[in-house]
Amino acid sequence: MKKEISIIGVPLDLGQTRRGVDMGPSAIRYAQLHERIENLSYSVEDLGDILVDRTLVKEDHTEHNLKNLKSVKDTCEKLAVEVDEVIKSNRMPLVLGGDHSIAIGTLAGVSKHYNNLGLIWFDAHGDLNTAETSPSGNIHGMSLAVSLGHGHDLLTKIGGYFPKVKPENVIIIGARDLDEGERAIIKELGIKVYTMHEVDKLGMTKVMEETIDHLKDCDGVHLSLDLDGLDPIHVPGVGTPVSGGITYREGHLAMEMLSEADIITSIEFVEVNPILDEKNKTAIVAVALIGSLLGEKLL
Ligand code: 5AB
Ligand code: MN
Ligand code: MN
Ligand code: MN
Repeated sequence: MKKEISIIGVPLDLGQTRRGVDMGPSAIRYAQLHERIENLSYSVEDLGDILVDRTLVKEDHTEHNLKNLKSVKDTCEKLAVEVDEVIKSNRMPLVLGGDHSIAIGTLAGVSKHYNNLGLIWFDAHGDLNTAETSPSGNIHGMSLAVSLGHGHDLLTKIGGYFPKVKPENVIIIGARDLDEGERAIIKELGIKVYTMHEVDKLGMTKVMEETIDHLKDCDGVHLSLDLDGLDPIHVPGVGTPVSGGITYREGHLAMEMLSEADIITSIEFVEVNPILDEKNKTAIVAVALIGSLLGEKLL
């Protein structure tokens, strides 16, 4: 893993409708992210937050079933430029959300640097909707579809190229809430999904062994971790909690195995909502997971 890390905060909450997730980057910083990473002897720089222009929010629902399209697109464009610059300067981006729509921007900045990017999507959800299939119109439920090249042109073409990732290089882990249209696209594109059923049945060790093996020919792997992939008992501060998720220890084991395999080249943690949280518990879990991912060990 690269020993130089650049933190980028993205205080965007317009990819969904529960306010508060824009405070995620602050909450994660407050949980001592910087210190934690520095103690693992990384060199850390914090680039601060991407500016989110909220003056556009009024023009909001103009596009059919794509809430705040313009604001989400603008923020993702800015994020893509910043992520691109971080990678160009030979550092590893660590992006803090914000809601999961920001993955559109992160991947637009990351993917151009790789010929065969792998993507681990750790989530209770598939985020594989389009405006045609989405029950909510919330773009945070569409970001994986967009990155695969499915969705509104304004989103799929951010960065000037698409798709950002090939379906055979995507692995979803922790799924337990999929919409009808998402099931269809999973089948159509043949996306590998470890639902909670597989996590229970195989155990996290096997799930991660298979994941790491599946991505062995990739020249980079992006980890996009939606905190709601974990069970809400451990992470109450998420906007779309679903029971029956990954346990605290399973989450850590997954991160530890990724650390040992040394395959992750960019990182994003999203959907921490301090307004819904209890004493910053969710941000604290996020920082602990990042610690494991970056090689923290007890002995
Ligand atoms: B998240 C739902 N599938 O599209 C939709 O938290 C939920 O980034 C999306 O995974 C959840 O609105 C998006 C019902
Ligand atoms: Mn998500
Ligand atoms: Mn989710
Ligand atoms: Mn959510």
